[in-house]
Amino acid sequence: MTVKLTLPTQSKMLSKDFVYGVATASFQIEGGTKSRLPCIWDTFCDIPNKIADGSHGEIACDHFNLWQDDLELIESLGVDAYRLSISWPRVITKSGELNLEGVAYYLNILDILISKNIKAFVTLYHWDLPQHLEDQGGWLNRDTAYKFRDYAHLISQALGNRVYSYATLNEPFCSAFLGYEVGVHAPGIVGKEFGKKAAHHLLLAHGLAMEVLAKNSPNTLNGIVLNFTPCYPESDSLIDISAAAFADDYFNQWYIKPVLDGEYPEMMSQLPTEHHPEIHEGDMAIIAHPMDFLGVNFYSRAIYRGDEEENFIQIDAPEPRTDMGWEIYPKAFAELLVTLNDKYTLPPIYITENGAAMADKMVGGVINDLDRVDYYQQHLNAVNDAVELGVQVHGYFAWSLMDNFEWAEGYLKRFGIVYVDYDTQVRTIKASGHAYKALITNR
Ligand code: IFM
Repeated sequence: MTVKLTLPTQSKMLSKDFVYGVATASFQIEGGTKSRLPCIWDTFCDIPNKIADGSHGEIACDHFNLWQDDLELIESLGVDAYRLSISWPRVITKSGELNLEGVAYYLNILDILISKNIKAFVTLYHWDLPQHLEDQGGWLNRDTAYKFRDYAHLISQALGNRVYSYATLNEPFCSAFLGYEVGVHAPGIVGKEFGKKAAHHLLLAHGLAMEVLAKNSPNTLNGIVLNFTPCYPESDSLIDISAAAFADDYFNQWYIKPVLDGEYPEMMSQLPTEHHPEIHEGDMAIIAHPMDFLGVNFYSRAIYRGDEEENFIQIDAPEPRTDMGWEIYPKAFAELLVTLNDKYTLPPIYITENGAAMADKMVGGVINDLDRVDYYQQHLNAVNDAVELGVQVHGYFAWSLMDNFEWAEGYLKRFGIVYVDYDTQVRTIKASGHAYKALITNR
């Protein structure tokens, strides 16, 4: 176990140009739900048994009120950048105009970030779809992609030159698969026939927004944030190897291949036609709009076994595991980055999320989360290995700035490098936060 975070003295990741940041998302931290339109997560939280602790996002970290203190906290960590997301239902009215009060909230945040010399990495969609759009079919309705384009147009005009980077979507896999195929995330729709249709509309929304951003905001770094869970076979048997390859296409390549190569993986031909997306002429070219960066989120890997009936079966994650039950396997991070670099012509990469939920305990006012420090150390080393092998990584964001609403897990899982006492809203920097700060400020 380490208490410090270190990198080899010659590491490119110690250059001042390498961007270090912390990341959050609107629904997970803001609260302030009465000051915006309802979103699909408000509705989902109201359904019994959907959220492990029965909680909701009404207060969350109360960042809606405490944002000034939180920006000071971010500054105190010495980071170069802050990745935040805009709540679509806070800034756009039902009739599709800007909600100026909602916009002012973000303008204030962005202005203060500029005054503190902290780069704003803004994500336009981190899962909080306005409920009234879900009522029209949500991401199963092609029209939602055009609604997203209109939102991207209005908000990028309103935020002007305060932003350093725009990501259109965060992890469309989660929105599509978890939200519209297995239903463990909002809006909770279940059916194998829905996942890829929702995914296509999300990717179309991304492409349409990229066109808008290229016009409205040509000087920001515009791109998308994708999550990757690399797929490994349980054994060297052919059946396990092809199961892992199928899962990789299903969960990972399905999202990166269209945005970079303008096509879905070959594996689509193995899916029943009723599971296929509805692709209109010209869609793939829109989706493959050139990007200034690709955001990569990494937490863990998954191991698969072949099966005659199912295409693949995911086996239980071996130890060591985080509090989410996710295997700690940093080697997969380096291998992922190197493989993506071999397979695609990548734009510059930013690691837009990496981190771990751990069972933190506050003892005597201190959170000595050495397990999380160790996780960060191993994963920073993995990124460094990939950089040494030629992958162009330009930045790294810890997920997350502070403990927050962890979706279906509610407040039970803590990902922060800052501890949040949800009764008092007091924030306490954990050992991992201090170690991260020291790494950044000692460069
Ligand atoms: O908390 C989430 C985040 O919203 C998206 N990426 C994964 C994180 C941990 O589950």
